[in-house]
Amino acid sequence: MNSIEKPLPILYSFRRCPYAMRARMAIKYSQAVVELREVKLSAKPHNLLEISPKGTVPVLQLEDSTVLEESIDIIHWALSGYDPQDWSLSKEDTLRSRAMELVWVNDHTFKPHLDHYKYSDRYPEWPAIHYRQQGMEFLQLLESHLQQNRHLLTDHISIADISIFPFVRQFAYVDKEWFESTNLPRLQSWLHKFIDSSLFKMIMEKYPPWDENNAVIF
Ligand SMILES: N[C@@H](CCC(=O)N[C@@H](CS)C(=O)NCC(=O)O)C(=O)O
Repeated sequence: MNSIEKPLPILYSFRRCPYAMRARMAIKYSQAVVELREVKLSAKPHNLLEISPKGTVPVLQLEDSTVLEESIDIIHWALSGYDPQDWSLSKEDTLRSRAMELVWVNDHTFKPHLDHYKYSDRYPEWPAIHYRQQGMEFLQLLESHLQQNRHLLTDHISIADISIFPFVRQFAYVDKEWFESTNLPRLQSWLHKFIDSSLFKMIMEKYPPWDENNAVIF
């Protein structure tokens, strides 16, 4: 039990997972307090599999036992509590649906290209640059968004930036030199700003895998 003797939401997470990164960024920004349980994907705790048999992270178990097992749902939950910079674009219906469309393309089109590119040795049908070129289409789309506004949908950070950034970071990190050499100047500085932000640094702190005998991490 925590110091205020009240159960807290529990977040099962994996530090290097881009879905978990975006959920944790939203939680940190919204100042929601949760218990963090770092998970080893090769040894998922029974408690996690019991509440979410599909076995992916992040998963958030709320105080009333509701389970959110999609990172986007966790982000919406966090932003519904406190959203001082309007990341959720609450008053902008059109922008909000465009943000969610972009996140959909990220999750369903760009993410598979990222996996193929990052783990190209597992997909020998094509060389890595083929998969990289496929992913490049999305990066160019993001660049064109950033030509219109300082962030993807508007001049301030929104749910789209936070949801997409961890995936672009992984893509860029496969071959940093190549990424820096591309003609994507706005995307490059957008990415660096997030990587250098204190918010990102805080959520990337390292914790040992959760064990019920260890002290609780908030
Ligand atoms: N749609 C899910 C995807 C989550 C997901 O695929 N997470 C990966 C880690 S990045 C995972 O847990 N994979 C299960 C495994 O590798 O065993 C979400 O948005 O939360």
